[in-house]
Amino acid sequence: MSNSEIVNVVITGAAGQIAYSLIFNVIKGDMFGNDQKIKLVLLDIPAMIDGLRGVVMEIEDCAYPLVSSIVCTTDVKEAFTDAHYAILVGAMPRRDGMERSDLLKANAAIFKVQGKAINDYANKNVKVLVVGNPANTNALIASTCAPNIPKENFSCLTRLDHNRAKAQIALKANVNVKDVHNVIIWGNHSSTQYPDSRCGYINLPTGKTPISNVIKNDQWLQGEFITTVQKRGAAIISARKLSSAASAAKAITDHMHDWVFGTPEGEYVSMGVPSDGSYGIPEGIIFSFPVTIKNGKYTIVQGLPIDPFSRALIDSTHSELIQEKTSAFQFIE
Ligand code: NAX
Repeated sequence: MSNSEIVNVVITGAAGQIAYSLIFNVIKGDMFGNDQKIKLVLLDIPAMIDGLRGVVMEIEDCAYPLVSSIVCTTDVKEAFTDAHYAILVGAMPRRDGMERSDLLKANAAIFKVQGKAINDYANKNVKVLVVGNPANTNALIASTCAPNIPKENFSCLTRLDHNRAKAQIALKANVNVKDVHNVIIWGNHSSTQYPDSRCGYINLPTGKTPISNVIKNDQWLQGEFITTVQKRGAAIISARKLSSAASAAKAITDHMHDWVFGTPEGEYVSMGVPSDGSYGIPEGIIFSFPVTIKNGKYTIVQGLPIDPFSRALIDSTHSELIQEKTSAFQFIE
């Protein structure tokens, strides 16, 4: 990416609540840097177009210099043409009384259309991040419908879960969150995900110390820590009567920033990426793994120890993803 060139950034679900934080992170420079000019392309459904126009007025009123132009559209072809980055936030929410299969069906239809449009119109090096739930399976559908775009260019968001895990460890250990490193989210962005602290460490004044040696409470690390992170989204809905928005936008910003600029030496982040057989997860699903990133390419961290406790949790979230895939793919054939 050259900073002298404008990058085309598509955000779907642009009239929604995550986008209302995300757009402003992007145009401030938090995602692509303080000297990267951006063409912002905002996609939503026709019923939301008036709301979207209001968002555009606010973007203009921020007077941020990085915005070179703004396109506001309901047309996927217009949206994805020449896209360098596509952040797919918009999805069909689960309504009262809706069966899970109905939700999968509605989202399969959305991500099939968007995947196909990315395939046909986007820049061939486009980087795609799927946020809309079920994020892993939606990303798989979009990628499957975009055979001309490399599979590794499709990812889904588990960075929010990763950030939540870091924050819980920092609170428990009474350290600053910046000193917590290498927690991992394995699997699905759902309540079966496995937040894993075993390989993580905390920077103490005395040096790098394994998380378990600082917290000294394995029962908490294998119990309440995991369930708190798994259920954090539901806890926020229960408290706020709305789902996570600012924290989701921050996590999206972190995910894309690191994908573009790389991770610091030795640092892992969690990303939902196509499985490649690592850790016994066969190809064919999008699974959250620990990754490092260099020159715009991520690498799944290899060789981490998997004990029986972790194996069981990784296998369980893997099974859920296989089931989701089986249910959703009957709607895209
Ligand atoms: P909102 O309901 O506030 O906004 C969603 C927006 O998407 C709406 O404006 C809607 O009109 C639009 N939309 C629906 N179908 C569309 C389509 N076909 N094309 C373009 N736009 C479309 O939801 P919000 O709180 O912003 O959440 C968005 C999605 O993120 C949801 O699916 C949510 O479950 C998911 N999340 C995923 C997270 C993750 O870590 N992967 C965390 C946060 C969030 O819960």
